Amino acid sequence: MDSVLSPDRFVAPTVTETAKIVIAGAFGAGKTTFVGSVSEVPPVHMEEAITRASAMVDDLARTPNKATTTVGVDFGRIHLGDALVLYLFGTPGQVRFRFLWEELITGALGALVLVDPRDLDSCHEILGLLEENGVPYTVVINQFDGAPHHPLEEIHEALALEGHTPLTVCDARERASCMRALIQLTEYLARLEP
Ligand SMILES: Nc1nc2c(ncn2[C@@H]2O[C@H](COP(=O)(O)OP(=O)(O)O)[C@@H](O)[C@H]2O)c(=O)[nH]1
Ligand SMILES: [Mg+2]
Repeated sequence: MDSVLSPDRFVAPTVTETAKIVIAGAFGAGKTTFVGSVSEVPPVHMEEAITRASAMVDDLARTPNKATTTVGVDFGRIHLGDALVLYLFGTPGQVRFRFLWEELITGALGALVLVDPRDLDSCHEILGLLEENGVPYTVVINQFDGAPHHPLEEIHEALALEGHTPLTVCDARERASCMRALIQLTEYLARLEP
């Protein structure tokens, strides 16, 4: 275990830009896993054991092993190159935490929306929220084991994404694939900058 004071916990002196990035997605889409895979600091999870009450409300059918649910945010940090640091904020998936959601997207440069390919429709509300608030986003299919492989063009159409909105696939458990998705998002955001 490295110490909390080890140098890699600090932002490099070469960093000139920081950006707040939101990791969004429905309940169980893989947000907590994604932030845990890429963060270079131990990710902060605000989780609470799922109570009987919330287990009746949340859809646990597809993730029966999921014993906790994020009620607050997941927080992580990642250097991209020498000059840029991303601060990652994973949003709560459930609509009943919408007040937290709106707080979280304030000041965000952009959002990465994780989508479970077994439930494409679950992200519509989130895409709508981001659009209402003018937060640019990319969409990333979290390819769960055994989930259907839809062609990306079909998903792009099914989600009614704008032509320029990037869409890609990741495995939220694999750092390299999550990094590729984050790089795609930052490149997209850089192209949008005036
Ligand atoms: N097979 C597989 N399981 C995943 C993947 N991403 C997340 N999971 C599992 O799916 C469940 C939900 O993931 P979690 O990150 O908690 O979702 P969140 O609600 O969006 O934060 C957890 O049990 C994860 O271990 C993935 O890419 N592949
Ligand atoms: Mg979570």
